[in-house]
Amino acid sequence: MNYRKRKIAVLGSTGSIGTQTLDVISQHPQRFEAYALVANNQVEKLIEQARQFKPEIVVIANSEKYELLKDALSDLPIKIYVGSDAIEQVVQDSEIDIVLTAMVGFSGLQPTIAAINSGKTIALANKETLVVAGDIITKLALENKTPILPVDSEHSAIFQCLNGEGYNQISKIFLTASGGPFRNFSIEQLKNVTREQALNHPNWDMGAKVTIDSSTMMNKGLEMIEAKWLFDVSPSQIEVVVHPQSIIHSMVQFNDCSIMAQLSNPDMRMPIQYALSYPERLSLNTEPVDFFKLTELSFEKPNTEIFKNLQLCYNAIKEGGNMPCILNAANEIAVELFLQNKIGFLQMSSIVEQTMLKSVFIPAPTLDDYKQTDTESRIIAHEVSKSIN
Ligand code: MN3
Repeated sequence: MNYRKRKIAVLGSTGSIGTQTLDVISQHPQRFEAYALVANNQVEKLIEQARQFKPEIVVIANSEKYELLKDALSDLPIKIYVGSDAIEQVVQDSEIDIVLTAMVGFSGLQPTIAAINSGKTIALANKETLVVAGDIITKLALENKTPILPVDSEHSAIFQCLNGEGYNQISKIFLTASGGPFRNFSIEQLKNVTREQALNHPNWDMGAKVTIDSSTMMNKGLEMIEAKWLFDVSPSQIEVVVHPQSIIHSMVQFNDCSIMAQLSNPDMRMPIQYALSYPERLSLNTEPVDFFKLTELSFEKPNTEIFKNLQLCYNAIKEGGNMPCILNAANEIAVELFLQNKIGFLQMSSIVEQTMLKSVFIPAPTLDDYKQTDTESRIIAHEVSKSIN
């Protein structure tokens, strides 16, 4: 059969999701083409990727790296751009079919909006986009008839469980969580957790931000908010289940109490590839589940007294408005400070909690309100961090 190649813009191509996306693309060169590569800062890696994949367009967000990039690729017919405005321009290129958004944090919002407005299919790896402005994004996607395909493994699992279900009502989503490296830690033990310990995730190999978020369970909280927007469910319909083996990636229960689950060994390339090839499934060189080698599949209730972030996220979606945006901004600062060894592990959720109390609540924010909230909450989070213990 002859297929038209899907042309893909990879936003955040040098990060963990970005490099795995390029791996998927390289496995199926007759199906996918890396049309545009966008990176924030890692210019050496971007140069290497550009030489290997020969995209039409390469963008670097950091202007200080532009000259280096331009010189290094001067022998190739690649268009090279710089800055965040360029990213917004590039995603609108009429040749692009799919925009894979794997930038970190709030920075993913604006390019995602530009891509939706120009009718691109979104392969969404940047969960913060929906956390911050889920109402605006889902409305825009509906107006532009743009599909948002989840790349997050849990949401991809839910999406796969919903295949063929049409208008059947979801009664519940079981969002599985590995529980991270500190699942059985006490508050006392968590106090002394170091940056290095937190960066060492037992099952998944991911970027620094999401790995820290996993260790604090903030990642699962953000995923609850992401699930609410992607699947139009209320917070009370989402149950977080700790499943340390990371084999079941999430489950959906219907009104007859039948439950669908998606299982596989943890490999991010699977949800990435499914988003790129949807609705088709392509072969993937990954290790299949061997049930006879699994010692057990176990399930636990998360401890929200120790991992306060889950409760904070739940509160944020229930309050709505700009509260999830406040939470996200405070968390981005908290993770940054923790990675710089400036605060302890438990102080991360304290910063988020305090910032949520001190920021101005807006019940029905506009896009500009969200941008302002993001800026102000970051300032408040920094202030809070100085007095917190
Ligand atoms: Mn996930």
